[in-house]
Amino acid sequence: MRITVLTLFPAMFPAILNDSIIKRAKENNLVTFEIINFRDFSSNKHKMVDDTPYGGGAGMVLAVEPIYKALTSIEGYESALKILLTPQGKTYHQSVAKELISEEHIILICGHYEGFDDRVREFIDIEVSIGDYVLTGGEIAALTIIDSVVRLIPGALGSKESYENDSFYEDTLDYPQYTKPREFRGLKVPDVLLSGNHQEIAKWREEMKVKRTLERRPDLHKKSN
Ligand code: 6GU
Repeated sequence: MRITVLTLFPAMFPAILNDSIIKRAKENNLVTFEIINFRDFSSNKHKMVDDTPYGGGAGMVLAVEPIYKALTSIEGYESALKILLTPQGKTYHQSVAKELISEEHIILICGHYEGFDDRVREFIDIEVSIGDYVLTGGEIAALTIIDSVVRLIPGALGSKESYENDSFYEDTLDYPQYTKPREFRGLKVPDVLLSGNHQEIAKWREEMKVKRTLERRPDLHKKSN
């Protein structure tokens, strides 16, 4: 999979992309990244990428031209899935992450300031938001999408880290987990987990998944039944 990011803040990416599972996926050639600063595509001598809004009002609006130029400079951009990150987009879910792994190439376009010149919308395929709150820019949303997609690429996780038990994998939350010690400040690990009875353990985990989902996310429970 190939992931291209258009951003004005490329320095926000390396810490996340060069660590942990994403780093390993890169090293194993499961994913490649290109981070492009679309400021480099400004034809303005001051390298400006935004301007005051037509019609007046506060703040600055990202201009369409540098984004268009950056986008069309990407090799093979025509066939890539072009995703605009904006709080006005469709809310991101695990189901979208699962769909995105079948794409060969995705382009994530991060905005900033008061928003994009609306004509940017003519050159993209989908708009995505990661939830109903306001971020300063699309970078954290792009990293959220990258992280959630890369871990689903076959081979990205070691067998021990399989995602099939993850919360949301089947529209349920995960079961509770414990590790040593058996008792901490009077808090005990459930007996069944120490029983060695794998069938009983699997049954308990399945029950706990349902219980947790019902208690915490009844909306999810409805969706999966
Ligand atoms: Cl994708 N961008 C911004 N700026 N804010 C957001 C968002 C995206 N998703 C939720 N809030």
